Amino acid sequence: MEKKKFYITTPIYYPSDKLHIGHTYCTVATDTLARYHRLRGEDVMFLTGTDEHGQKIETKAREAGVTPKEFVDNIVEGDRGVKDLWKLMNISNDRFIRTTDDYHVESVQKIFKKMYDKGDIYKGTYKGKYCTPCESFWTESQLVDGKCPDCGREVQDAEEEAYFFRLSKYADQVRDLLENTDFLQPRSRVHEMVKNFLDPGLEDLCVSRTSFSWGIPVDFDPKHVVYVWVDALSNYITALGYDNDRYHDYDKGWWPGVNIVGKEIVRFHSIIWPAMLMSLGEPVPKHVFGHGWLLLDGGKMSKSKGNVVDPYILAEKFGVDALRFFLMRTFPFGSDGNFSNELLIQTINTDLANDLGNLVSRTTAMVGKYFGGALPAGCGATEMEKETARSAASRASTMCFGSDDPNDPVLFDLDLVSKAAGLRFDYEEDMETFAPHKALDEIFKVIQRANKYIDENAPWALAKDMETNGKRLAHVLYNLLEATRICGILLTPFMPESCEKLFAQIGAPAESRTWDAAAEWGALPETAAVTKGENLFPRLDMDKALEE
Ligand code: ME8
Repeated sequence: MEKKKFYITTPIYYPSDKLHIGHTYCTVATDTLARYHRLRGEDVMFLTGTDEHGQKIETKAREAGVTPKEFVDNIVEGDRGVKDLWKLMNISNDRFIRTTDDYHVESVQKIFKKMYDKGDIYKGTYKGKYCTPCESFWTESQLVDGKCPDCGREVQDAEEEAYFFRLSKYADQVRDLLENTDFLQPRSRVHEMVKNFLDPGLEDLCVSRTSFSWGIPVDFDPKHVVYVWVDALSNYITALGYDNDRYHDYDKGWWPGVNIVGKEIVRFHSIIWPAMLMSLGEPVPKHVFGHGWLLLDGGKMSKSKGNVVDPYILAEKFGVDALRFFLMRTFPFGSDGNFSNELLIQTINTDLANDLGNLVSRTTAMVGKYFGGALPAGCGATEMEKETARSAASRASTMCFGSDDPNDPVLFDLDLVSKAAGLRFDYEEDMETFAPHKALDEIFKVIQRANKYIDENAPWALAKDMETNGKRLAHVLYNLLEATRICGILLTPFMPESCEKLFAQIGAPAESRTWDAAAEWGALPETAAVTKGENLFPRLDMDKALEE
């Protein structure tokens, strides 16, 4: 059977400066979702890239005394540049698009021409404000106190010939898409788009410029360059091969895909982008998801403000997986959240060192101490546990085990089994609805349940009389390994490298790490070789970690 195809993208970032933790947040979230879909056995295409044209980059390059292409090459390909950052963060993108790539340029020219030939792009006059020293055109709303936002000097009224896109023509279709489908996520963003942009009426959009040259020339009128957003938005289809020969995947079931973006560019993605696709006669994205901002001291981190947090420094100091985990665990994906080092350290200590780290190290240490690193045959899942797992995994019905004794150890076992085997059910719903933070919450409830199971069963007490309790002790430890294995599978999209190490420590073979195996109890071989390896997440000393 052909695998289901899943296409997911990040925004293409401006290489006007080094990227910061906000960009890293979005890319890690998209990577986590891509890895989740791969875990499901889907055929995944994950795209990220850079948006390299426009006046801002042209100006920055001039200031740096290099050509625009040299400028962006350095930020994208250079030491500690964009590509290096994604490598460091273990980002599993299948493609990386640069809008200066030849095939993209060629596609954008064809896209522009198609819309022109259809009558959706026409020539008109763009009225705006002009800053002569900066040679820049501005709209009224871009001005700061009525002056040029770049240099603060006076601006003059000016006009230039420009091409316009008939955005107004698509207003009703876009409204219908927003209001009557699940296209835009989270749904809370729909009202804002409708109230702020559709209700006042959509105006046609100026889609070419003549006041600067760093862009894609309109091929049938080359003194114009294509508006940077038309250039940039097209990347999601040009990277699949739309109207170019570099790739041949556009018609192969990848499109429509899912576009993950920050909330400030939802407008471009939920109004202009679908209207462009409607004009081209192509399907609109399955979903656009607008995530929230990471704030620093209550304000948005931004390259232009300079109040940014360097992901290189954090990853090197705290570890890539700890950083990935923190970003996904702490900030509900659709909302804003305040970034702080204290919060990062606290999350590492509470969730990773205490809860997860302790579960793994205590369990593996006890298998070593009491059984020399491998449990005896026969210690594995009972029929009743397997049955409990099956019903928990499908939520078909709740198994009921009658016992008069609330301390009956079988009750502890079955509670752990049903929570661990039932975890995948909630996790799936959370990941499918773009709520990775909720998925992590569910996983950590099971990790906490497993730690409590250690206390309920007091293995150290059982170990005092191995002849009487050895069998029970082995079963308790097997159950802990199983709960750890299931959590490990579902944590893999978040922390791929650490989960590899976790699987190696509990001796889980490849076939016990799959999506199917996450809903099974008893998938780990009873006599798996267990090793207490390095501490996966050492505890940090808050004061010391903040000082360094
Ligand atoms: O807008 N918190 O590029 P960009 C969370 N080139 N996410 C943040 C963030 C923060 N403080 N700061 C940035 C552009 N981001 C265009 C996109 S797409 C066709 C063109 C993330 O470099 C967030 O995802 O300004 C945001 O939308 C994106 O970076 C903007 O990056």
